[in-house]
Amino acid sequence: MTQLGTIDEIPREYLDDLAAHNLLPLWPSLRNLLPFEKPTRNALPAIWHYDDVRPLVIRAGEITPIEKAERRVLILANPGYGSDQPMATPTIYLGLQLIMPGETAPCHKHTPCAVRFVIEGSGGYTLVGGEKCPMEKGDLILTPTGMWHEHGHEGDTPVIWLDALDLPLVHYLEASYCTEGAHREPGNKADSSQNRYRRAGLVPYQSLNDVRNPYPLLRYPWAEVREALQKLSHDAADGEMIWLAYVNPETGGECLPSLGFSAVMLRPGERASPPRRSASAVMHVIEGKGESVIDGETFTWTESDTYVIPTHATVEITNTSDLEPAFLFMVDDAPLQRKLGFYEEFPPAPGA
Ligand code: 1HN
Repeated sequence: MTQLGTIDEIPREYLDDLAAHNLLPLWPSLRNLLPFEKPTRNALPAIWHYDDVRPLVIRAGEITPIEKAERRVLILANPGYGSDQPMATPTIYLGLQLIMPGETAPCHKHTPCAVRFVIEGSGGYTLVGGEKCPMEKGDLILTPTGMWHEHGHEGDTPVIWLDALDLPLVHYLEASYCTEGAHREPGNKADSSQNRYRRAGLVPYQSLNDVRNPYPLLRYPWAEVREALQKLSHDAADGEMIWLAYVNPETGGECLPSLGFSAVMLRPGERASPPRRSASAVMHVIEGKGESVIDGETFTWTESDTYVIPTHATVEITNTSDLEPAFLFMVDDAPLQRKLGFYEEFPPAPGA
């Protein structure tokens, strides 16, 4: 392996001449840009315990009226980026959003894609493209790029959800912007896509002729995902991970272009070693307790905690209850990496 020259070995006046012409020598930074075997990573494995952050989310509601916030959100900032960057991973933005009874968050649309994953409270809703999507704990609601959306709350306790957006990516592309819109009455379109695409394997007949709607299904109710995971667990072999992907019911492919969503069930006492993956991911605990060892560091988790798995990290995940299953929701950037052609899974090392 050749030892590349460093910046210190380059004559100062030559560097000044280069700078005057907006030029840079590649060789001092080549190994950082293209390291051997494993990428340079800034994202750190990190966890946010819901018990710690919930009071701070509630406090945001006390100090900031919704009108002053537009979206009342605390961002989960990965310390690997210096704690002041709105990113959990290179591609994934995460925030905890609070909406209080009777509040509304105004209508807008933007270039980044967003999803909501409901953590607590009843009676919240999101209008996406005029469709009213109810929000109950564990529901996944898509807000694809360019679709108008606004939030409201008809219940009587705080509603808190996890926002995940491909904002770091779109911001890096210098393509992130939003447009304000007027409130749109939902009309008779309450939960319409959920009614039309209620069951895997069945699609509205006319969809076979129509130009495909790229986002036919907007809400994935947790009650149905949970049941599907449990049914799968009865069928799965020992050692097989109980892991379901949320997909577009028309194409069978990922529901959004950049980010992927999936749900994992760990049987009581189960320990799983998923393959090391090139994608970055975040895990959100829906139910249960356990621990995850990420690149050798142990994180203990319980309901509603959220943690980061950096690209190429090794992961071992354990349900520490011998009685109850654990359920986790995953967001990753595998769809983007697949499109770019370099998504990889690495089988565990022999004997590991
Ligand atoms: C956004 O539109 C929402 O609509 C939440 O609830 C968080 C963070 C950055 C940019 C847009 C929302 C957001 C966001």
